[in-house]
Amino acid sequence: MKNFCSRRQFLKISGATAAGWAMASALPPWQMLSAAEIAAAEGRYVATYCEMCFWKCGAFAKVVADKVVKLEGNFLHPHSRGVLCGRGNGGLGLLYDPDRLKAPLIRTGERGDGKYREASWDEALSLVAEKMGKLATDYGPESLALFTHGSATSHFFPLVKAYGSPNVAMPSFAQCRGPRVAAYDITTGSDIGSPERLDMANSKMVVLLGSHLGENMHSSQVQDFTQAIGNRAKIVVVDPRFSTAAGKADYWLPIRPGTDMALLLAWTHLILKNHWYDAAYLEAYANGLEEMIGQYDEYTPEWAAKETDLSPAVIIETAQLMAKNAPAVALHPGRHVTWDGQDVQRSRAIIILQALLGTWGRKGGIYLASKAKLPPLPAGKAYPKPGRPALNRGGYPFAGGEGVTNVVRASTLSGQPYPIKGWFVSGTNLLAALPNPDETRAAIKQLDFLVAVDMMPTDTVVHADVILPECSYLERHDSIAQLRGRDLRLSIRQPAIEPLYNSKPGWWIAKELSRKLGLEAYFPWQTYAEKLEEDCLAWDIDFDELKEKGVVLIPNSENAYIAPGNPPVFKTASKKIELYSEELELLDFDPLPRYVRNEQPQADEFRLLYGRSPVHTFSRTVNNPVLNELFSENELWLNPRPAAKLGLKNGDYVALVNQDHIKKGHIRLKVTERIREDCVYMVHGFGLQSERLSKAFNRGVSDQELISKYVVDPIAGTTGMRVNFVRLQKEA
Ligand SMILES: Nc1nc2c(c(=O)[nH]1)N[C@H]1C(S)=C(S)[C@@H](COP(=O)(O)OP(=O)(O)OC[C@H]3O[C@@H](n4cnc5c(=O)[nH]c(N)nc54)[C@H](O)[C@@H]3O)O[C@H]1N2
Ligand SMILES: Nc1nc2c(c(=O)[nH]1)N[C@H]1C(S)=C(S)[C@@H](COP(=O)(O)OP(=O)(O)OC[C@H]3O[C@@H](n4cnc5c(=O)[nH]c(N)nc54)[C@H](O)[C@@H]3O)O[C@H]1N2
Ligand code: SF4
Ligand SMILES: [Mo]
Repeated sequence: MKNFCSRRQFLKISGATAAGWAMASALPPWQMLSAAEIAAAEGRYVATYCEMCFWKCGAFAKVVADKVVKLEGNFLHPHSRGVLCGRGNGGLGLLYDPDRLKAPLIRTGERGDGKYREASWDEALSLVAEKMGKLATDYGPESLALFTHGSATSHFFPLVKAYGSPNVAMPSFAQCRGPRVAAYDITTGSDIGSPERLDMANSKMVVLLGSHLGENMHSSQVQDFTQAIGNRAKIVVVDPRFSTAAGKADYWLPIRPGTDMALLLAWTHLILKNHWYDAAYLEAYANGLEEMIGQYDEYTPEWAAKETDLSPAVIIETAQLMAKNAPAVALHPGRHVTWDGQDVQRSRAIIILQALLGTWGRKGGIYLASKAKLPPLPAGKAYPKPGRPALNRGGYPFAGGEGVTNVVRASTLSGQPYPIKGWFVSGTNLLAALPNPDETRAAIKQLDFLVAVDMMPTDTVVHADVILPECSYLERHDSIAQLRGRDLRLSIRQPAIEPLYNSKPGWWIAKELSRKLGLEAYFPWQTYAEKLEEDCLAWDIDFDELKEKGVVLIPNSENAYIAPGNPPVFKTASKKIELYSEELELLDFDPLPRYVRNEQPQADEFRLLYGRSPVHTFSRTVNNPVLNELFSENELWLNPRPAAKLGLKNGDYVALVNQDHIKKGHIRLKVTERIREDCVYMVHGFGLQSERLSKAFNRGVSDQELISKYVVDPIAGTTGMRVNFVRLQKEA
């Protein structure tokens, strides 16, 4: 129990936070230096890329006497362009968080009761290997599932594949981008990527449906959006809440939540009816315009106005504006698009509009991905063929290779089609990422074995049988990030300092485990630096240049826009954009998006909405001493009229009771005109229940716990989560 603080210590620390995190956590004195002193100090700079979210901004760590004193954006890196967001700057808080996992731990009590003893790496890894061996014998290696997100994936995915399991689950697919990936795949044959290839900096018009840029803080994307605002591009923001982006918009469309499809179909109706589409573009690059004619007649602005609670005039005006500014219209596809289980079709409705306006491959619309290619890396040892097929697709035809976390969870619970008995979890906090945490907890109970590789004692981690402490991204090598935008970007991550405490890099953990499992042939290098150097050699990249500059750009020989000799490439069956999808039709899905009404709240209910704070990433930064000081507790946004009706005022604390009678409290009210009357809103990631997180424990309320209901998208198997309703109860 050494490295977990006791309840009493915890209270002491949390009581002391007001006095400043540096004091409370007894941080090294250099943390007390002023900004001027840090700037003046002689130090060395180590190039890396950020892992505070997944935008992978290039950064430099300034190191003075073995302490990282500052993080700076890398000006050469297209994702940061020299600017790290608040969370990126807050990376130091993660590195020096006193609550970090400091040594391998082995569970001594019941699963979930938080009793652990410290162990050596050798003992902990031997135990993991033994348990993995037993799982393979008892149920077959496919009974182990990997749950992962971020750079941990590149180490543990190979390990689990070598071991013989095809089951890899990523909440960043099934609870995030999955529907969009599927929709682009079906419609254009390729994804819009990360970074999304929106040419906002050159757009004459930007349309955001829910994408709350400015709170959603991907550095270069927000910079592009800012440039669009500076260029006086017309900005349309569709959001039930007056978001930061809405504050910059020409049009704020406070839509009734869950009705965006009606708006999209009405816009499509208007564009078709008035022949505002780009006929020559469609002739050259799209299939299915004829099939669309007549299918949208019913979706008039007057009809949509009733569904969306917007005025017909504003629907018409914004459609006209799109037509006028096309093709320089950046109609954002959204990123976190798991809303209501009709998400692939809503994403398709957006892509169809992008196509009608001729934006794909055009300046100010969607630029083309770089066609730059790297020579292939030498083939490693072939992975064994799993004895049983992956669960992941689970009957959802476009589930993506590694996606359906809920299918893996369901199989853990039901044992069908075969039992999942072991979870290997790294870089994801399942209890804060998957809907219906009760189901997740029940699944965890069924497990023979749970191992977690993490940096922090999160709600999920404290259920593990063995906890393996990974060092932070500032203390390790990771794989070279390959990012495709206008050019191909290769970024390196290298340790600024040695791992603190008894933590280890993910690559080391995977390699050591492979040794114990007799799978070391899959990790044929001694150190990761050696592997990176070999990769660069194969790619003909100057490793020293990469180490020094942090990023090497492989320019796009072709243009980013459609031009003679530079046509767009659509990897669909017809080699065109498939407005009308025969592929979906063959599978008995609607070949064109159509309207299916979502359930709406009862008179005394509110739809539960959630989103981002600019200074936090999901649940993972809530305990970060630097970022927690900026934003320590989420609030519940509520419109003044329902507030008055309920006798509630700004600053009151309330409990929330959802449609399944799950009650969670307290959360402080923010009574504001900036939200519609039929919904409430909170920042995701709060209300954490691990007592080991001294700053995050029980602060605010967890949206997750109130998301007991979800709707699975039948096409992608992803989980729509904005289908929960809450009632408010005043708390003392
Ligand atoms: N209710 C609700 N649910 C959501 C969302 C929402 O808005 N509301 N958002 C959804 C979206 S968009 C996504 S992408 C997913 C994301 O969900 P997750 O993938 O679970 O979230 P992350 O914050 O990426 O992962 C957090 C875990 O990574 C650990 N970690 C941080 N750094 C490291 C490291 O260097 N190494 C290792 N090994 N671990 C590390 C953290 O301590 C934490 O345990 O959640 C989805 N779920
Ligand atoms: N600071 C920060 N930035 C991040 C992240 C982070 O954790 N922190 N995570 C990153 C990741 S992985 C992702 S996927 C993205 C997610 O970021 P986005 O894709 O931008 O956001 P969402 O979480 O989908 O949506 C939140 C917004 O949708 C609005 N909304 C709710 N219901 C509806 C509706 O029915 N219709 C419409 N039109 N709007 C609605 C909410 O009011 C809120 O403004 O953010 C990325 N950027
Ligand atoms: S957007 Fe912010 S948190 Fe994400 S990688 Fe860039 S600096 Fe880091
Ligand atoms: Mo996401």
